[in-house]
Order: sequence, then C-alpha cells, then structure tokens
Amino acid sequence: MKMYKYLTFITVLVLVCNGSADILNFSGGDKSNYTFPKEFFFGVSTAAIQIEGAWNEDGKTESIWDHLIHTNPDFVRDRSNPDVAADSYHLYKRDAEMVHELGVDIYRFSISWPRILPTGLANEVNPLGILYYKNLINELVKYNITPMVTIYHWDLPQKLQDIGGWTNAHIVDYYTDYANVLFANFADKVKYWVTFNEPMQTCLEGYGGTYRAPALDRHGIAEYLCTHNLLKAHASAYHLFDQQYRPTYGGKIGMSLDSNWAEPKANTSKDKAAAELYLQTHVGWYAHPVYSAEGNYPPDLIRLVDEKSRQQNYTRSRLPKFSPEEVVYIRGTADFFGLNHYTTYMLSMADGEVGKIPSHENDIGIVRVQDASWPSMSSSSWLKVVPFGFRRLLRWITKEYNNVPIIVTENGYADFSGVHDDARVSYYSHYLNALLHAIHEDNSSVIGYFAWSLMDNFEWDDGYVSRFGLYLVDFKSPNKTRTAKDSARLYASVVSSRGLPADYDPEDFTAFSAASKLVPTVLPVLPLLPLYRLIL
Ligand code: GOI
Repeated sequence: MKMYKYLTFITVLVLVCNGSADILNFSGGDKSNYTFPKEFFFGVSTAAIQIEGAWNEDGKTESIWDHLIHTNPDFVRDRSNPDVAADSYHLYKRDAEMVHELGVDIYRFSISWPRILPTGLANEVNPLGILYYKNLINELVKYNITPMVTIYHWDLPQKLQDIGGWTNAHIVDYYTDYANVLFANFADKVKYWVTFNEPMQTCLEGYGGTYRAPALDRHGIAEYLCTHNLLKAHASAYHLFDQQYRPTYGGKIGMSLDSNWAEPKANTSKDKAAAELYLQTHVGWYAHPVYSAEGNYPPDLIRLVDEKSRQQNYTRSRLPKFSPEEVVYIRGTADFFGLNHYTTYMLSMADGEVGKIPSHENDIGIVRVQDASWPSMSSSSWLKVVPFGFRRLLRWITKEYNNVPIIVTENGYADFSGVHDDARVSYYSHYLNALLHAIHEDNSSVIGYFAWSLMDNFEWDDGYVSRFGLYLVDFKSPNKTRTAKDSARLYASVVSSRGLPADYDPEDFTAFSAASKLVPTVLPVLPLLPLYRLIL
C-alpha cells in the first residue's frame, strides 16, 4: 500500500511543479539530407522477462519480478503479470523472423539468470535454459543477424534476493560465475555483451525505492551498497571476458546506462549548476567509475553523501568507498557506452530538504520537473517528446567521457496500442533526426542505435497497458499474434535508405497534440489510479 501513496505523491508533485519552459523549438535539427555513416549499425531490443513467459517451465525458478508480482499483484497497473507475456520462449522463431523483416543488423535480448542457474549459483546449470538461448542465437545467425546479449536486465533469481541480492558483497562472485557460464556457452556467436541494463533502476528504484523489484525502500543506504557491488561485478565480468574469452572469440563488452537529458529550468547559473549536478550524480554515478579518465565515483557525489552522513550523525559515510586498487580495477572496463534514452527533465536547486531522509534524492538536493506543455500523450506519463535533449545528451557524454564510442541501446515511445501508431512514427523520426545532427554537426561519437522495442511486451509496473513495440502483440490470442505497426515500416525504411523519409518535417509535432486520434479517453484518470487502489 505504501508504494501507491508514494506514486500518488510523485504524480501530484510532477503536476504541481510544472516549470515555465521557454523551450519553444523541440526539434533536434533542421531539415537535412544527412545519412547514417556506412559502418553505423541498427538494431532492436527486448528483455527476457518482458517477452519470454514460461516463468516456471523447464526448470526456471522465480526471479525477483516474478516474486514481487506473485506476492503483490497490485504492483502492476492492470494487475497483469509476466507469466506468459509474449510467449517468446515458444515463439522465438517468429521473433527472429521479425528482426529479419525489419532488416536490422543486430538483435539485443537479455538472458534470464534463473532460467540458466535455477539456484542462482553455478552448482547447477540448466541444460534446457542453455538450449533455449542456443536455439534463438542459431535462428538469428541463420538470418545473418548479430546477437547482442544483456547479461542482467533486472531479473535476479529470488533465491539470491533471499540472501540480500545486490547488497550482499558475495554477489560479485555469483554474478561473475553466471557471466562465465554465458561466455563459455555463447561467446562463439555473441559478439556484443552488455553486463548490466540500467543499474540505476536496479539500485536507486529497486533497493532505495519501491518502483522496481525488489521494492525494498531502504533509501539512503541500500542504493549505495547495491551500486558498489554492482560496479565491482561489472568490472569482474569485463576482466574475465577480456582475459579468458576475447583472445579466442573476439567481441565487445560494455554497460547500458539510462539517462534523461537535464535542461536548466531557468537560464541562470544556479539552474545550470543543478542540471550539471543531476547528470554527474545520476548517469555519472555509474559512468564516472568506468568511463572517466580518473575513475571512482563523481567528486560531487562523494562530497554530498559524506557531508549529509556527517550531519545526520552516522558513524561513517553512507557511501562506501573504493580503494585505490579498486578504482583502477573498475576504470576503463568497457569497450562502448550503452545509452538508454527516452526523455528530458528540467532541473533547479532545491530550496530546503527534498525526498525521504536519508535518500539519494535528499543527498543531492535538486528538483526535477517536466513541463505540461511539452509534447507527449504517451501512455507513460514521464515520456515527453524532446528530441533536442537527445542531441545535447549525446554531445555531453561524448565530451565528458573522452569520445567513448556510444551505442544507443534503447530509445522508443509508448502508446495505448494500435497498428496505426502515428505518434511512434513521429517520435522515431524526430529522435533519429536529432541523432543524425548529433553525428554530423556535433561530432558525437555514436556508432549504433537500437529501437525499444521489437514488440509490445510486459512494461513492468505498467503491465500491458503501455506499448513500446514496433510489432503489435495480441496478448489475448492463444498464439500471441505479432503484426507490424506503421512504425515498423518507418524503421525498416530508415535502415534500408540510411536516412529519413523525404516528407519528414522536423517542425511537425501534431502527432502528439490533443487533436491526435491516438488520444486515450482514460488519460485524465491515470494519475488517480493509485488512489483507486487505496480504496479497493
Ligand atoms: C527502460 O527503462 C528499460 O530498460 C526497459 O526494460 C523498459 O521497458 C523501457 O525502458 C521502457 O520503459 C518513482 C510520472 C520515481 C512521472 C516512481 C509518474 C519516479 C514520473 C513512477 C511514476 C519514471 C526506462 C521515470 C527507464 C521511466 C525512469 C523509465 C527510468 C519517473 C515513478 C512516474 C517515477 C514518474 N523512469 N526509465 N517516475
């Protein structure tokens, strides 16, 4: 129940705190004839628990998401669950065929840890789990599609959560063992590896907050412990791959970080500092230790958490510290910067205390809002359409982390379903236009782009309400029929022509206006949904 009060509070906060945006032109760049460079690659992304189903088939045990939803069905907006999802465990051949239809070069999918290691530990490797991913990989290779594997996309074995999950320092070894099983079985054909998808969601929202599994709510403490172990686990997997597998098989390995763009709320030096502080203490929390020249947590984060911890009478800082050897061990452990990007926020400094005490939010002391006037109409209320934010973020990462090769591992738009998805067509056109400008005009070092997602899937707390797919999935049909949406045709044409359609207009945002036929009648009710649940 507590969680819904929190969500309601956030919703109200977001509605009340709307800033006065003087951002009049959202476009990511003028009309141009820019094309994607020859070596630039395109792909589509998914994640195991969001598509596979078969939650307890062939030896798989519960993940933390299965467990959270089985024990607390109210967690999900439509009280649905990922037990069957898009049934990709049985329909993987059709999935590979869809990737082939789109004409993209790479398919990014994740592997389910509890499907491979039912106890969480490497004492018992599930042969049917290995077989499933071998079959999928072979199917992709048959079509000449390169597989990219996300090793961890949020579905920790519940058996490991029972002993502390990411707050247990031994998870570094457990994760390395798991990664080792994957490398040993799949590195001959998998040429791209992502150690972690969006670690900030895992730690900040899952351990600090209640928005992701395991919804621990141990704010101010657990998000820092989780991050500390997770970064060591990442580095450990990188070194294992680099030393034991890369010499034989080749391949690249990196991490996928989620980041919004941060725009100063007002054009003042104070708000500019707030926006920079947001980037340093959010994406930088994970990126600085791995991608910066000096390594370690960002100096601002260390200073703020140390200071607050002292004021709050803790014996030691709530932020654990890396030894100098650990800083070196973690620094430089990635061949590329995976970026998941969807939207933009405006930042200002907080006047007094913000957030729960203690918490990462309270430690940092900044306020994040979006403007009601920003184009959206998405089923995901946080997803405002701000293409220039994408462009500015790519430039910031390129500069901040020394021209690291960036792969956009996720970008996409959610609606309430339908194959004539004008808003998604418009979103992809605008964001790809911004990307073209980032490459050609800003010298941003982007080498690849993945659309989220190949198909409609289980969108976490949004269940099957929010649809991100290029393919529509009929979840009511017994064989989970997949149908290409208009956006699938748009994406396929971009991939084959390596540029935007001739009739694309960078100033046209009408697909997101109230006049659009995609406007759902339920939208105004959505912020009240958590209240409904309190009453029911
Ligand atoms: C990826 O995450 C992910 O990798 C995929 O698996 C996923 O399917 C895909 O993207 C699409 O989502 C607590 C209104 C804090 C405003 C609770 C309502 C903040 C803001 C709940 C509701 C949520 C994308 C912002 C990762 C969106 C940031 C997803 C991370 C902000 C909240 C809210 C809340 C809200 N998330 N994004 N937010």
